[in-house]
Parts: sequence; C-alpha cells; structure tokens
Amino acid sequence: MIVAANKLDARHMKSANHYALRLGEVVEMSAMGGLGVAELTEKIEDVLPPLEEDEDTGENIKIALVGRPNVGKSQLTNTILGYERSIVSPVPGTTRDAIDTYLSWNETPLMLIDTAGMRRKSRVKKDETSVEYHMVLRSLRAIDRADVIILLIEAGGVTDQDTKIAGYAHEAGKPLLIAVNKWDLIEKPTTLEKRTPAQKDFEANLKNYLPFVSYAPVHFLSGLNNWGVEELVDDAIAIKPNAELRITTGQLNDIIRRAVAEHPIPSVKGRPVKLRYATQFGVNPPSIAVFVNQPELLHFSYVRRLENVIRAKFPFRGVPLKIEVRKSNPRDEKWEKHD
Ligand SMILES: Nc1nc2c(ncn2[C@@H]2O[C@H](COP(=O)(O)OP(=O)(O)OP(=O)(O)O)[C@@H](O)[C@H]2O)c(=O)[nH]1
Ligand SMILES: [Mg+2]
Repeated sequence: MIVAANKLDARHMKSANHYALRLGEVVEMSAMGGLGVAELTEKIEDVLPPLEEDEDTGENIKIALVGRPNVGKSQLTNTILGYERSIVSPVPGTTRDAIDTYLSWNETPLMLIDTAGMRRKSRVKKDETSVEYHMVLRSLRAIDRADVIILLIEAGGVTDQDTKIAGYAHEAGKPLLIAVNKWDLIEKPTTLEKRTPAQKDFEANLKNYLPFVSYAPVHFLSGLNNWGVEELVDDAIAIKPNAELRITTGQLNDIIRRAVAEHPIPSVKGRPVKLRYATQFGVNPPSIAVFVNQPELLHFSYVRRLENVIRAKFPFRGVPLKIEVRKSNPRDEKWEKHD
C-alpha cells in the first residue's frame, strides 16, 4: 500500500495528518496539477516485481480467448503461460478487463488476450456507467485487435450466448478456432487421435447451432488438466497465415469452371444464370468476387457449393471466406470465348 495525499496543488502545501494513519511515507501530490505524480510512479515501480513476460516484438501473433463467463478462459491463459497470470474463480465475471500477455511459444512470439466473459446483452445495462457495459466493449475490442480468435465453449453444451459470441467472431472475419473446454467433466483424457463418440456428437451439435462458423476447427480440451492445450495453440498459429492466402485468378477460375461443368447452375424461370468469372480481391478475410449475368438469381446454396469447392482445393482452413456475387459486365465474355 502506498499512501498518496492528493489535491496538494501547490508546492508550499503540506499534507496535514496523513502520517497519523501510520501507513508509512506519504506521497504528496496533485492529480490535477501533476505535482508529485512522478514520485508516485517511482514508488509504484519500486514495489512491483520485475516483468517476467517476453516482450512485444511487434510480430507477435495476437490470440484472443473469448466466451461466456466461467468457461475457463483465465485458467486456459494460465495453463498456456505456465504461471498464474489471470485470476481463476468459479464466480462468473471474474475477469473485468482484457489482459494482454506476451510470450514465446516454441520460438513463435505470441500475445495472449484473456477477456472478460460476455453475458447476454439483454442482461447488460446499456448504461455507460455500468462496469459490465465496458467489460463487453473491451472483449469485443479484443476480437478486433486479435489475429486469431479462440472461442471457448463449455463441454456441458452450446447456449444461445455462444451463438451470439460466435456471431461476433465470425463478423470480425478472423481465423477462428472452437475450443470445447472442461472436457474432463465428460470423459477421461484420451490419448487417441480419433474422436470419441461423445466428441462426435458434440461436434455434430456444434454444426447445428453454429453452422455459420463450420470452417472453424474444433478442439476438445481441459485447460485445468493441460490436456489438448498444446494442440490448440499450435493450431492457432497454423491457421493464421491462411487468412492472407492469395489464389490467382487463373487457378480460381479453373476449379470454378470445373465445378460449374459438373453441376450446372439451374436456370430460374427459363432465364439462364451464367457465371462469367471469379477473382480474389482481398485478404484478411480472403474475399472473392463472382461475376454473374444475373446476380439476384444465383441461389445462396450454389454460392455455398462454390465455397466448398474452393475450400476443398485451397488451404483456407480455419478462416472465413467472403464471397460476393456481382453483376458481370455484358461485354466481359471471358468465359464464353473458351466455350
Ligand atoms: N473441470 C474443469 N474446470 C475448469 C476448467 N477450466 C476452468 N475450470 C473452472 O471453471 C471456473 C472458471 O474458470 P475461469 O478460468 O475463471 O473462467 P473465465 O472464463 O475466465 O471466467 P470469467 O473471467 O468470469 O469470464 C473455475 O472454477 C475453474 O477452476 C477445466 O478445464 N476443467
Ligand atoms: Mg476470467
């Protein structure tokens, strides 16, 4: 404890009876005028332990751990770090702010972001003075700051709130992993590479509840028992570059042409839907424009099919793909020339 006597706005002012507190030396200061603030910071530095963390190399892969309260984000953080960085407790809402920690993982520099658990928005007052309002905001900002997102879900089951958070993660367009935590409560750790029947069931359930993030690899783990944690972190590092992958227009059109030949696009009310060509126009997330004579007639399920075809061919594992259907220029007959 450091005692600071505030509002001593001029040098000649003295703290009167703070010593009577018998709490040791008193730092005389003025927060408003800035007097004595340097002394206070020095005192704080003196009592703090030296930083144990690895530093920010500027190249750290930023991994955010998100999920509802009590799912085990802080425990997982500590297990990954190998020391007690975050407070772990059975009380939901323990972590109040995003905590960044730098570390080196088998020589890969990482930054781990432990976040505050996100409760249902309807239960969080939309009041800027409420602590929880800011907790949620900071967790959402952690998603925006991250390179890779790990969504933690309790082994007990998927809830509406998980769907909500998964939605945020998906919207952010970042590489995403789903970590089913506390699996020790369901089964004893297994050394088998293969999924157990219970895990297969859970995964099928996940695909039902969270179909829009079906690209996210699913890991089963116990943060508490350090089971499956190493694989999870390795995978987070592995999928990161996939968000920056670029495929050439030639390669892309090659496989799309073949896909269209195999499964022609159904005409709508006698109007033929023609896919002219496709091109990748962005990364992070990888974004592909598909040019079609009548964009409004290309069915959503066909776009899904194209996505699957692209995923089967290129290593976009763990990253969302943005596919935009655009109207082709009538003069652009690129494909027809070959037909
Ligand atoms: N059985 C089991 N319990 C776990 C595991 N991981 C965490 N827990 C327990 O779950 C409770 C919550 O863990 P925390 O790490 O504090 O959860 P959190 O997600 O950080 O929670 P908030 O900060 O409140 O959002 C604690 O009682 C942990 O001991 C696990 O892998 N298995
Ligand atoms: Mg926590």
